[in-house]
Amino acid sequence: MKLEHVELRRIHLPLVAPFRASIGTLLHRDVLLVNVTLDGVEGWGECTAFGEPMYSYEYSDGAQDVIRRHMLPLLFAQEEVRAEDLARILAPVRGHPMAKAAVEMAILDAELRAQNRSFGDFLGASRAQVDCGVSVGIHEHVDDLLRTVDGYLGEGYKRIKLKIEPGHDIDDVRAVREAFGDILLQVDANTAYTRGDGQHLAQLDELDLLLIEQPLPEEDVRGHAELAQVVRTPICLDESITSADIAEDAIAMGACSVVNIKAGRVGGYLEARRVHDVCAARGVPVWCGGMLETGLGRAANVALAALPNFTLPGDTSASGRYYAQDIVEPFVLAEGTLAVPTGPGLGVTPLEDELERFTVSVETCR
Ligand code: NPG
Repeated sequence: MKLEHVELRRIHLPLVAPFRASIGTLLHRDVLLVNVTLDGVEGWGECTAFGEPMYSYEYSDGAQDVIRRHMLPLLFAQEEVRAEDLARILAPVRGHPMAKAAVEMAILDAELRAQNRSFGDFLGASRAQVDCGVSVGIHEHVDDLLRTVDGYLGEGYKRIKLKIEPGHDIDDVRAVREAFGDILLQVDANTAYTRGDGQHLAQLDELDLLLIEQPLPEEDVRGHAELAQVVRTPICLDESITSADIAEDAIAMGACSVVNIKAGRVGGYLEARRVHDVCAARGVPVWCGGMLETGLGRAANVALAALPNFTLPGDTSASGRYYAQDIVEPFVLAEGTLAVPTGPGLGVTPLEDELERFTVSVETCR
């Protein structure tokens, strides 16, 4: 298909409540959306970078700039653009996986709409709905944390993930375990600890957690392998896993026994599927991470989370977990699950009025 037109749109979505992690507190989402037209068919992509480079080096302004100035000229120069060729076409642009993933998602959406094929069918979904977990931010007071967790359990979430950091870890997690019994429970440190924290983190072992996510800095794969010798709770990697090859190496080094897959972090949904396959071949379960996506990215994530080796509930929560109003028909939890969209492409399209309401800028690139 020939790339005819691209629109880079920035939207500002307030969060229903502040979301605190070890790397900072989010009050809103500043999202870059990529809208493409190929052979007259539209496609939508969402860049998972935040407005600030707090999770990774990528951020919305930077992603918009690198797409406009360095990726689009390469794509407009092509007679035919197919999602499967993007890694090759965009190879001259080093890095910027979230920006690349947004472009790939938009082109894949248009391709699949033209083929009347859903994301789930294309990716290899084996389920019609996915079990949903929810991510719970750090709370200053344990009573507030317990109230928040109680609310999510009441909504039907099948797994609770608690953000932790030094000073808000062992006691907070123990309080949740003691208050709610044998719920599925895991923690996410977002790189907040060091190699010397093994004994400290090993205190979590008695709390029967599913996993400890990314305790150490993303580049410290060896440190995670050493930690796995000290801590009995399974180590899950997120920020460290930036490709299928790195997933293979991290598993071989004993650095992780579970992997959080985020398409944006690995450069797109095609690479995300390769990470899934590498982990499946090694008996390593995966789950779908989240970056507070709008319903566009959420639709793609729910389709991805329906692949066979996604055996743990992901951070694929309902739209209402973060937003009072989504920019597509909201995803609503049904007995702790979300239905995999079955329409062509993403299976969802932006609601015009809501999209305009939250739009901050629109840039047209031919
Ligand atoms: O439910 O979409 C969601 C968010 C899940 O906790 C979540 N994302 O590290 O995975 C993460 C994390 C995050 C949150 C990262 C806030 C950065 C800031």
